[in-house]
Amino acid sequence: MMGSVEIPVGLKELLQGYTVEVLRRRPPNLVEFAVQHFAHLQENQRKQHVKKHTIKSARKGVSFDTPSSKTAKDNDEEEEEEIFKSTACKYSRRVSVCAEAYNPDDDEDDDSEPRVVHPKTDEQRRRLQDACRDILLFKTLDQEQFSEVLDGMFEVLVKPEEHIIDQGDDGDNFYVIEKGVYDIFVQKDGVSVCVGKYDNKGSFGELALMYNTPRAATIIATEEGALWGLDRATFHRLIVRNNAKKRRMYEAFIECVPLLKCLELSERMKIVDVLGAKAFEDGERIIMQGEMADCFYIVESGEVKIMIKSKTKAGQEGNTEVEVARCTRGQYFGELALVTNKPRAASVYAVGETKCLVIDIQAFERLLGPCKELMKRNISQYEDQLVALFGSSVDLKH
Ligand code: 1OR
Ligand code: 1OR
Repeated sequence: MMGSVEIPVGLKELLQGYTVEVLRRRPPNLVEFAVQHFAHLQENQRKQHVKKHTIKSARKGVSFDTPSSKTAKDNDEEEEEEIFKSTACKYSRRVSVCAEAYNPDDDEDDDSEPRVVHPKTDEQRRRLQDACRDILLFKTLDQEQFSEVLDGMFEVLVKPEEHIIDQGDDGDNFYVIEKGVYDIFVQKDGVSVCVGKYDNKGSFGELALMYNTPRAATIIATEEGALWGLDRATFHRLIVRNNAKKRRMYEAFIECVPLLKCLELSERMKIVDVLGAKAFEDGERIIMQGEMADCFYIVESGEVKIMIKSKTKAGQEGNTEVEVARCTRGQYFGELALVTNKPRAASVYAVGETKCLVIDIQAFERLLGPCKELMKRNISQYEDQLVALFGSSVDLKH
């Protein structure tokens, strides 16, 4: 029998990282792949070391700005991205150390840290993939980053009444819902008010990790449920850093969306941080009339048509749909059901290949309050059109 052998710190994670890459990529030659994998790891460590020194000496004369302004820090990251692109090889991953809202005292998400991998059974991975399929925050990650997110997630089983998050606490994990209903409570004038709920889908707990703020709400399970957690450091390394890229990608577009003109720049950027992008094929249904609503859309490219089921003479819904409007780049749809708390009033289809930016209902409530008046004014115009088309008097807002 072997005596007590001390296992060097990091060995387990190092081998796990290699194993995960092998399982994911299934290389034909394991030895050759190991050489590439570890050589690349070493190269990353070396670059990380150089970069850290550069940043630490630069910090002396630099003040760190808020996430909303694009400055030298962002340019730094652009440079890093260029470095990354030019040195990237088939098995590479990002080595950037300049992050969105980068805190100079906080090196917890250093890329030289071993990757967090929580091994999963095939069945767990399948359930995890299902739960993560529609998570907006993951929609702008590339495949490699998404895979790392999945590796880093761990299962959390919850009991009825369990507090998953308490308002005011420090943020530890981000959560994706696999199943269960979760109430959202926010303190208003010292009283805890239920402001919404998550019903068997969605995610929460991103704000404290993104902006380094105390938890903004309390989340309580109302029944037995299952969540997938992602630790703060991995969330920072993969999601928060990706936000810098997202802001660059969408900043100019978001500035031109008429609806969002009433917001401050920093508020618009917070929308960018949490939005997802979805692509639709020609004719694909984006919204179905009569369904419950959980998100809001802005057309980024292409076009959508709004179709309403025509009414029969008896005033009942018929089967044929009538086109009532179209939306193109910069226009929005899907606000009506969120504002009125009613089912979707129309179906929406892509006309040609179409890309939309998507915002979930919680972010809509949290960030689009100042735009609601404008939306309501536009909804009044729908009502006029509805009367003209179907000849009945309606009040869509109530
Ligand atoms: P967090 O890390 O701050 C609590 O931890 C989480 O609750 C938060 O991230 C969000 O993911 C989620 N305002 C703030 N946070 C909310 C809200 C919310 N809803 C869900 N979360 N509002 C409710 C919107 C329906 C605004 C209340 C005024
Ligand atoms: P929603 O959440 O109800 C369908 O999902 C969306 O279609 C709706 O939000 C609006 O954003 C969008 N009547 C109802 N919904 C409309 C209309 C509309 N136009 C766009 N939507 N009318 C057309 C007005 C030009 C009136 C119908 C006769």
